[in-house]
Amino acid sequence: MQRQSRQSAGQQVQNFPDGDWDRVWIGADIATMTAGAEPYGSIKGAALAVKGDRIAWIGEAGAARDRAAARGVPVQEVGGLWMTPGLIDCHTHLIFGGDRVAEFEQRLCGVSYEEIARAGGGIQSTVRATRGATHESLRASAAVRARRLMSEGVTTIEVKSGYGLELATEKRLLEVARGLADELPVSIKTTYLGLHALPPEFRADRARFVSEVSGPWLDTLAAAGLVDAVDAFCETIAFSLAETEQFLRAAESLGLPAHVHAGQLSDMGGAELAARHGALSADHLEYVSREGALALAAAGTVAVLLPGAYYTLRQKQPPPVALLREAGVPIAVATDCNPGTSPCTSILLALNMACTLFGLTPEEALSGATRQAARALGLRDEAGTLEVGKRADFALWQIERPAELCYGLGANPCVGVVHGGKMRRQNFSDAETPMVRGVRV
Ligand code: DI6
Ligand code: FE
Repeated sequence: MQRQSRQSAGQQVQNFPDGDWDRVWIGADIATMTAGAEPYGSIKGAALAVKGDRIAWIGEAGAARDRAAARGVPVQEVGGLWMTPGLIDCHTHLIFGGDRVAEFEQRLCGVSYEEIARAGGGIQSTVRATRGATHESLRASAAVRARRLMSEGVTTIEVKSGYGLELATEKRLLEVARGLADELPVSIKTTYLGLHALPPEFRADRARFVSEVSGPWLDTLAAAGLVDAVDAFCETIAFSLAETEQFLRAAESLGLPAHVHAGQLSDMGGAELAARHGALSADHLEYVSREGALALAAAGTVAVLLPGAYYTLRQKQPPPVALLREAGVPIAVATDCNPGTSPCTSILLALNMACTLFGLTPEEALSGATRQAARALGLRDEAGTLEVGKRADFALWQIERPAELCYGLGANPCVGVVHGGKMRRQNFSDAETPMVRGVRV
């Protein structure tokens, strides 16, 4: 039973000599989220020490207190709280101009997402608004969304471009994304979503658009250091398997990893394609075959489930979670924050929906926004679990047990966040609301 705790407690690497810590947090119940025998990789009443931006030590509260006293290390008492890894939102379209409130109203009158898209609305309407927006307005609105995510313990956000669909605007989006990491205490991973929709100026020449995206545009953006990964919307209303493959090949030749929007509205074999190219993730997957699931498992490609989009589009067929589980596909959960299909800036709501709508267990859902989300971003060795040597990204919660993070609808029990070893101010949480422990509404 204690296997995991012992391993964590014993973790000590040469780089972090005993007691050479900048600060130690003592007394929390720690959900390390390492995959082990203990649910949530839990260690009760434990301590975690930080050196620089790294986790230097995890172990017993008593031992930590002695060492801190001997070395004069500042102590943060956090008894009664739970600590988890900083949450990771591994799929967002965070940066865009305008809004799509009118489409929300249209859909409620019975017009479908596909009908709106085919009539030039949908993604295209956000592309028009985004092209017309200034860098400053894009930055300001994205920062608001990022802060909302961060208030719920998020320390890493993946941000896709894809609402420019022309080189200059795609570049602006990726620059805004990079800028967020300078402005806010959060880590950002950028994704060039080159194939999101066909822009009107290329309507007569799809092939040329795909070639531009896969050739000079990708080259330019990658050379500017703006691209951590690429992505394509592989779907009947978007891009074909062959078009997606052309883009993935180009990315491969530059050594860039890929995500693929696959199986959101239909099964075109996008999961198999993602697996064949060793993609980091295949995202959505409401429609995926057994072969697709097996291919993902064999490739180690993460299935990123996006219940916010499923909910917003009022879809009827959830992703085949039992099949994904049985095949051994790693499952992550994200917000898909975007103006059209998932205007969601709450990772905790996404976790709740992953449980209630898709049938994930709370432990699977929380792993999906920590360990598995890190894997979906190629950050397996850096983030997603609380282990010595990893980045000191963690959140403190006023909860009785970890499943509570998936249980609430609209509650935010986050009372503290540390990013890269530095404490972040939390302005918008239950921390300011005196509450009776054990009583939560
Ligand atoms: N799938 C989605 O759910 C978003 N993009 C994508 O490829 C939707 C984007 C939008 O409707 O604006
Ligand atoms: Fe998406």
